Amino acid sequence: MTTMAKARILVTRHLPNEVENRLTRDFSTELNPDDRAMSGAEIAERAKNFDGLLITSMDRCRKDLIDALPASIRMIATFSVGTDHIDILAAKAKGIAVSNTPDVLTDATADVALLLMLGAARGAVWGDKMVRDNKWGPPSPTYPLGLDVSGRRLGIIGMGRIGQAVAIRAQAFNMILHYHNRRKVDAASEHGATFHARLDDMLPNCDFLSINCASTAETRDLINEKTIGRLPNGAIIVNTARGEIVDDEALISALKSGKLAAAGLDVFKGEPNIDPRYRELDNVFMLPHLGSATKNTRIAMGMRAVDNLEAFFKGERPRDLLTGA
Ligand code: 8YV
Repeated sequence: MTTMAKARILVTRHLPNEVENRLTRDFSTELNPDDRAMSGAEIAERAKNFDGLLITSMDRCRKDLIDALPASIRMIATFSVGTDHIDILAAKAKGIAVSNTPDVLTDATADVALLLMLGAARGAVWGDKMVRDNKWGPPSPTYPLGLDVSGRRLGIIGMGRIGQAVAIRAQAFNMILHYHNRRKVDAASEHGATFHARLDDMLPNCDFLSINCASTAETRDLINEKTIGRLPNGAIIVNTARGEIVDDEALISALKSGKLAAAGLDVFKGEPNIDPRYRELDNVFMLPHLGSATKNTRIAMGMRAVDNLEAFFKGERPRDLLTGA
């Protein structure tokens, strides 16, 4: 590629029109207007004529795919803040730069965490079903009842951008805040939350537990029989991070036994092929991974990914570079 030629970008999924228009204008781009999911082998095969990939969190970029990429590929920009679908070390070893899209989806995702807390605690699932199924009987002072959110204790796992945005929202509900993070954050970023260096120490203080950490080998199945067992009886867990952080067996059994009052889940192991037992539980409020799913947020994510590609192919350091080429 000469410095004058437009970089060639393979876009694996259909992105908002505004983003695709910019890609078409500034790059030599192959789009996927039908939004057809491609296998890793197909991505590697198609990548032959390209300099960069714009992928999403649905595209598994494991070592085998990265190793199979042609030498022409110099950058992978993901349309997501999460990078658990990319083997960053394999990319680094091959000299491929990787970027993500932080910041722009923080508010939208934190909003969904609160939606899950409220929906799970106040019976959004059974309440909605009651009205739809025409089972709304004579009003009673004692039935049906949910649980309070306001004034109760919330533990946040992962006090990064999204965890902090959850804390800010929870303050408006007068919640008593706790957090567990790899390290204590500065006082201004704590938003009044009490730091626990050990997750085990935080759990007994959580009427609500919000999962906002990254999915890594260390956090896989972090929420399991043992950690759930340390929560107060009747606690509520919400997850807007990744399904891999939760042991489904343990969560489902605690929801069935009443150890947990409810859960609010936006993300699942193996999504969209989730553990079917969740569908049978009316104390689980579920959404199909909607954390960043607003029109403006998805446009902003796309623009951020394109900003990163543009900087890289201009020879500048992309703002969200995760590993140098
Ligand atoms: C998805 C997400 O990327 O940013 C993340 O890490 O999980 C989401 O924003 C989104 O569903 C698009 O694939």
